Amino acid sequence: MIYPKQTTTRSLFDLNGIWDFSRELDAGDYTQGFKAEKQVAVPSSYNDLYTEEVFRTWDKGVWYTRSFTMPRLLREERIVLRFASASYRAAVYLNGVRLGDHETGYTPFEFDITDCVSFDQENRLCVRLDNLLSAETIPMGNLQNQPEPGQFAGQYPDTPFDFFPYGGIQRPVSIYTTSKVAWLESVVVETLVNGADAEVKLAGTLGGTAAKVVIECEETGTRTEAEIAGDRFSGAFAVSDARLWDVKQPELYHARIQILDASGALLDEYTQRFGIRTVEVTKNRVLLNGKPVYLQGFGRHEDFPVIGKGLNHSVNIRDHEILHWIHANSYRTTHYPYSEELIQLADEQGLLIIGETPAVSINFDYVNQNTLKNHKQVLAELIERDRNNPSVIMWSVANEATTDREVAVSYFKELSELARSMDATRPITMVTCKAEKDLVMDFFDVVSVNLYPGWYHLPGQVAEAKEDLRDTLEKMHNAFQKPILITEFGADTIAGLHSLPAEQWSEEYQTELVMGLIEVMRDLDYVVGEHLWNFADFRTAQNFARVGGNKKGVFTRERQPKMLAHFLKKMWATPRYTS
Ligand code: GCB
Repeated sequence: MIYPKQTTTRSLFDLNGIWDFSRELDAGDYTQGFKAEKQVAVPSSYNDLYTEEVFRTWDKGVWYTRSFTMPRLLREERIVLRFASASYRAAVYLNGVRLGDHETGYTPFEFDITDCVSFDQENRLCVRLDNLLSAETIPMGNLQNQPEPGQFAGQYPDTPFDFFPYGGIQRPVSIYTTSKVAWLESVVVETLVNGADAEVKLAGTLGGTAAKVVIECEETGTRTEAEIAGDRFSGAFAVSDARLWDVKQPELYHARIQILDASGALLDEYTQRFGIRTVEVTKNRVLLNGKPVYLQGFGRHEDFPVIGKGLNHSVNIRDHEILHWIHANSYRTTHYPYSEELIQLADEQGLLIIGETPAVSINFDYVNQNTLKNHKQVLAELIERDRNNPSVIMWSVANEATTDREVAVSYFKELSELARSMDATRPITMVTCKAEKDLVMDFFDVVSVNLYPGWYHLPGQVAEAKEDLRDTLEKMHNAFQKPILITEFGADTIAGLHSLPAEQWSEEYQTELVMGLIEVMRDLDYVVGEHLWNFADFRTAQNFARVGGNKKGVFTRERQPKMLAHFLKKMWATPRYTS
């Protein structure tokens, strides 16, 4: 699947805006339209739009519907309906015909609707979603409903993670067209740097019957004819004096892919953007284009008042502005793939991304074969979606699984093998909370770890927290002998709460603790980065420890700085490594 774009041969229009919405309140037929309970915005989470509690936490069936008209001038085209995501489980109906399903909430899916779309009358689109998490979904949820009661009960809604389980059509819905004769289905760009030059290889799949595929690099003017074998094509070209993509100068190239018929007529044209850069991991460094880069930044959430996890370009722009203001160079897409548009912004603005699957808090007390099957699917869908984005420098296969259990070993072996078989150009990681007791780190290039000394243990004791951090990191390094990235650390902080001497929840405490812990990290040569938890305060499930959400943000939920932000900005202005 490729990102939908209007091109010289493709039309694109979006179906975003106001749709009709209803909970599935009875066993009636909703597939051809229904009486709306509410109106709903697309893209947006539905949970925080209304004033009634029942909508906020509703995770059972909901229905979305709208109509649209197709312009007759597109009658001869192939028509595709695309959802950039829908949470969690979607079944899509067009004019009463079931088009298909998709499971997991953060990756795109599409349907060829050429045969069931009407050009003579209005089309009715109905989508059923539910957000029912279980031991088999990624992420897991509702574990207390399983035979053994889960240790995570006590949070409402019942999730084993703390961010609010938002649902709905949270990213754009669009229709695009292609020629019916032949079209580009997918493309993978791989770049190889040789000294000052680079080799660029493109390979992908075609739909229909193409006679010829031509690849033209817009920057170099190189035109290459690709080889076609069945529905696959491949081609390569060289770039001399390649301008490498990096944080300061995120140079981008464009490969125009043209699909032609036997007479040379253009059937499909699509431009794929890419960057030329290398990422490697050594004993104690992450190298970008052969030079060490220390990762300074955050774990984050797609989360904002009212819209929940809905795509909002203004919030995306603001977030990247703040990241640049504070001199962050990177973030992890905790705990799921973020919108395609945000990753594209990172490509353009030179931010380094660790792309994470939605596998947060996998608990091996409950895992079964379907959990693994779904986990593999989300990992593959993430890699497929973001592999051409140069900003993505690493894949994170999961966050905080119970990886101190023997059963985790074969599970993560399979996942790491899948990631490596799909993409040999990026390092892979897994984020542990089991410190030196983790059993799966052999499969990964970078050891990522979440540690909360001074918060969940040793509360209020900064000096002891620093010693504890040093001790844990030394043990981990002895055990794994790999570079360590601290992917989470921090303290909940109420903006405006002050305390001298510092104590928990105050701005002083967050500043003292975080700056103290960073001092320890920077004293250890094998630590390759510091990602604070969290970029901004965010909404959580209800739980006595969360006062109006998780308050570990360095910025408030409205994206205003807490005191710590100013200290980080000063420190991050000078990179840890000079070479
Ligand atoms: C973690 C999780 C993150 C939580 C955080 C916290 O370890 O990875 O999702 O929000 O702790 O604040 O408890």
